Amino acid sequence: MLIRKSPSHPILPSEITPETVYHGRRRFLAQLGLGAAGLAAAACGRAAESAAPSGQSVGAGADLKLARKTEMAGGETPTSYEDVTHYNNYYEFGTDKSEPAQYAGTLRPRPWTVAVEGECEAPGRVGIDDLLKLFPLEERVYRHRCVEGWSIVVPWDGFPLGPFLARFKPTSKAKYVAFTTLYDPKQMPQAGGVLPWPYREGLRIDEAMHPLAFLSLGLYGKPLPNQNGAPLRLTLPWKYGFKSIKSIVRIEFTEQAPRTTWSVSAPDEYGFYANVNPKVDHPRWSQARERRLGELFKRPTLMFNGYPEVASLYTGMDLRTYF
Ligand SMILES: Nc1nc2c(c(=O)[nH]1)N[C@H]1C(S)=C(S)[C@@H](COP(=O)(O)O)O[C@H]1N2
Ligand SMILES: [Mo]
Repeated sequence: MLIRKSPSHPILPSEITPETVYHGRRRFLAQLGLGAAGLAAAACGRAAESAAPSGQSVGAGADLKLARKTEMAGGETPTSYEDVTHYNNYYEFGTDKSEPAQYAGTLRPRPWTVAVEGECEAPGRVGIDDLLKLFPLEERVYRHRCVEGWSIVVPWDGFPLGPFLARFKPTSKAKYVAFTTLYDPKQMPQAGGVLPWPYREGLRIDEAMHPLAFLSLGLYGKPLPNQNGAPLRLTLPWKYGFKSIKSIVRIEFTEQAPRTTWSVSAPDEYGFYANVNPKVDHPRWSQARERRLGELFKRPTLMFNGYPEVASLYTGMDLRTYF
């Protein structure tokens, strides 16, 4: 039986503290090594402009202003907003697909700060509202394939991960990048003991710098709903979904490969690389085909989820060993 543990508490606008007030504009600019000119060039307002296809009902919240839209799902139809936001994996809010939408209302995505540290010359902390203005916001329509055998197509809003990481000047020792999700049992009362918290993920630095690696701040032209990883998450379309870590609070450049939640919890089932590969089956299920939400019949799964441009990252690696 499912016991409803706590009601959800939507954030009131009065509780939102602007990050600039919180941390000080000057200090923020200094930490990023940014002058006023750099900021002006990267400026991006938040005036109203809907990115949702007409007739599509999209949740509340101010629209994001998108500078450009990039179709990277071969023209495939985006999955409905309803499915993208009500069929989720976010184990901190329960393991059933319907639970994150039900319970993630307790997550407070503002104020929010991301710490970037480790092997870099310019470590720093960035508030979410400043992050939203760092680069022009781009919409990327990407396929997303979960290791469980379902998939969706999502119009994500954000910017490429590489240029963001480069601002912190990683040193030559930065061979990997580690990412950590918030863990606050008060905001995540459903988390329980199913996984060791906080949720952690990692990438090799060249994977993180690949132009497809994306930092998402919204979807369907709106700020990310809590259940999709508000206020910021990774989107790595050529990898199984568990690599796309949600609600990031910390990014660390490391010399050694970071320990990641799923590869540590079940190393025979989930590898560090987790590249979508129809030829390498999971011990409990085939990866040859997938169910696209909203479709009746299964479709074949594509190598690297249909993003062959990442193949050169793995030249010379046996993808059965490095799964
Ligand atoms: N912190 C955190 N991030 C996470 C997860 C999670 O449980 N916790 N689940 C992952 C998995 S398995 C998938 S498939 C995607 C799901 O993203 P979506 O709910 O936005 O579709 O988030 C990934 N990121
Ligand atoms: Mo997943």
